Amino acid sequence: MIYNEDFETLPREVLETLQLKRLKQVVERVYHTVGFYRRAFDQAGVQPDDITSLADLRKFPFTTKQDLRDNYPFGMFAVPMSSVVRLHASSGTTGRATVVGYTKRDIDTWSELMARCLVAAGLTKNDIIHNAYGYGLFTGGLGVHYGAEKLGASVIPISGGNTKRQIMILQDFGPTAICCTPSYALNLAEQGKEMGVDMKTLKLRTGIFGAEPWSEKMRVEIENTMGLTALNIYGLSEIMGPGVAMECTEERHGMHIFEDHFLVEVINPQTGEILPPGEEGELVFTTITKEAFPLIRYRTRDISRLLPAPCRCGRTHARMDRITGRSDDMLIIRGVNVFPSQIEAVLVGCEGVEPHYQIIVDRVGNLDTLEIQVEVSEKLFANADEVKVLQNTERRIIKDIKDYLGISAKVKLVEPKSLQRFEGKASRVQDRRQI
Ligand code: DLL
Repeated sequence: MIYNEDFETLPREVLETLQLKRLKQVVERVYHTVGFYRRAFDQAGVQPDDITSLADLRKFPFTTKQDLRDNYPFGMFAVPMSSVVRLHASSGTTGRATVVGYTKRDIDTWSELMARCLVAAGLTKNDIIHNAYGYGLFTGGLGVHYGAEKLGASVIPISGGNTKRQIMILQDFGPTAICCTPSYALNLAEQGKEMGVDMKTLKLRTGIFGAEPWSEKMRVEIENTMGLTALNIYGLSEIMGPGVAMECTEERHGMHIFEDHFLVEVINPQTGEILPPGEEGELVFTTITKEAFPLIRYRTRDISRLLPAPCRCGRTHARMDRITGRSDDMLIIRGVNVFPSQIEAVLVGCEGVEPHYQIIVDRVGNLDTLEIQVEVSEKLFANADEVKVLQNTERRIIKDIKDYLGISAKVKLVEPKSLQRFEGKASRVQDRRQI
């Protein structure tokens, strides 16, 4: 099933004509409304008029997360605040968060694209959707919510957490579809088992999972334990939120990118060179319809490849493969995006510890765990007879990590000079998760 047959099955030539028209408009607009783009284009010696074909986009400079941080919070907005009806932000309050804005029309577009995703997953207005993505600044909750309402389905805005209650609602309200991170799906299944609930007897038949990396192995595990069809959804706050790309039930191989709204390129993350379809590299998106927060050639740092072959489902939009990694050090821990530098910022602000630390991420059962080992200062160590002093330091770090990053960590204080030292690039993160 296809939600917007007219746009999702456009012949490629017609799609490209539409893309070019929209690209010209957006480049022209950002040049005149966003100081950052005017400077960046001038510096690169390009003008909006230089776009005469889609291939001309490559002459334009990339936009990076650092650019967004430099223009925090609203410096990249292309409309006055009076036209912005919604703000979201990606996690991380130390190191500046990325703030994104939407006009009324942006929200309508996003809702439509999310409705397309739900329909690609086989849902209709007769479905009841258990939406366990977090509501709030995170785009997952409200993004799916508006899409579900646009489709006319019934949405349960359960948000994240309170897992026992979620199991009760799954039993009592009988939702037919669930949206959450893949690790939370496994977590729910485990909790269900503990409560004596066989997830396979629930009415759920479809799961729409994303916001963090997962694998085919996890897909099989989720499908077997929950008795549903699991589909992959991709998105990022900067480009819109969930619903940038979505798998279809027909193929379940690769996610269709809504190319009437986003242009996609794959580049070599080291050189910036554009790679041919099929080759793995970093995804770069240009938004061609967004009003409040348009982005030109945004480097996502997500590694994937394009699968340009036509799809059985009839959609003509190119597909992207699963995300296989990142070209930076961002971690996604229990659905929260975390940069090691944010953890470092907390540690540096904490008296009694040294900036020598190790971050160990693991997955125990279905839950991501975060352990931070950090050296205490010689001075604190000398006073270490005072167990209380150490305990207080530990507690303070745990609290600060929770307050600033929103995640729970285990903190282990270790003796001065006991952690490995590095001669070249420090390697402070051990990601032991096997997903
Ligand atoms: O995670 C938006 C979203 C919500 C997508 C719900 C899907 C479902 P951010 O918090 O800005 O936005 O995080 C974006 O998450 O750059 C990827 O690294 C990662 N990511 C998102 N979807 C997938 C996926 C939302 N299906 C970052 N597979 C992105 C792997 C994913 N990684």
